[in-house]
Amino acid sequence: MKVIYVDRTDSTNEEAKRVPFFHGLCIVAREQTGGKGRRGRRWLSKRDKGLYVSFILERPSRNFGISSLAFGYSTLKALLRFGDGFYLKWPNDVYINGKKIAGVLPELCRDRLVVGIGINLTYSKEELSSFPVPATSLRVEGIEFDRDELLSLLHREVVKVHSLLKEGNFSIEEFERHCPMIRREVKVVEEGNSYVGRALKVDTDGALIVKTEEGLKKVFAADVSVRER
Ligand code: BT5
Repeated sequence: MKVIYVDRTDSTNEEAKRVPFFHGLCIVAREQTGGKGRRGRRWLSKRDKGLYVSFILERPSRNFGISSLAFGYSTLKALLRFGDGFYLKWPNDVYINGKKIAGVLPELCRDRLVVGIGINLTYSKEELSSFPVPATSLRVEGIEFDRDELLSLLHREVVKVHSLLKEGNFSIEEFERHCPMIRREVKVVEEGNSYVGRALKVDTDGALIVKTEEGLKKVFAADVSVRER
């Protein structure tokens, strides 16, 4: 495993777009000043409080649509080696106990696929209380970990899933198995539009299929949450 460690950067995804291509290379930062989420959102990245890593991978000729799901799944698999209770939230989050602990941001750039992964490691409850969404860290969940071991497990899972994607063999059913929102009542918030329905399944192109009063909807980019009764 080849790793470039940087002290501080705007975003490890941006760093990964700037360096020469090398399949499997990962960039790790202690701190990000402009950590990115999806659609222009931010990823809070305080110094040494999280793992901020981006993997440089061969650009797949197909299946980019399911890469958020697929690499969310890799992140889940790596975390499950340290403890139980982690699950996936469509399309790209890892949760535990109803709180977000990790997020994934895949981006295509020229010759490469950059997969950025952020995992909250040592934030305290107080620090997390100011986050815009219910969030947690491995420390708060009482899960012991070793940073280097986590990185190397993550690397292994990311490279494995990348090969599956390339061959068209990533199993959507495996994703669904770890995604408890499937078959539950959900609220979907799309740009300027929100509705409720039942999440039926994830389609082969990565879209979430939701059954609403007006019929089936295919959800590509939205925030979806389970409706608690
Ligand atoms: C994500 O976006 O969850 C993708 C996060 C990817 C971060 C990694 S870190 C290494 C690499 N370099 C980068 O610049 N990015 C990647 P999204 O689903 O859009 O979620 C973003 C939302 O999560 C924000 O709008 C907040 O509500 C919330 N959030 C921000 N920081 C958080 C954190 N540290 N923990 C939990 N939730 C957070």
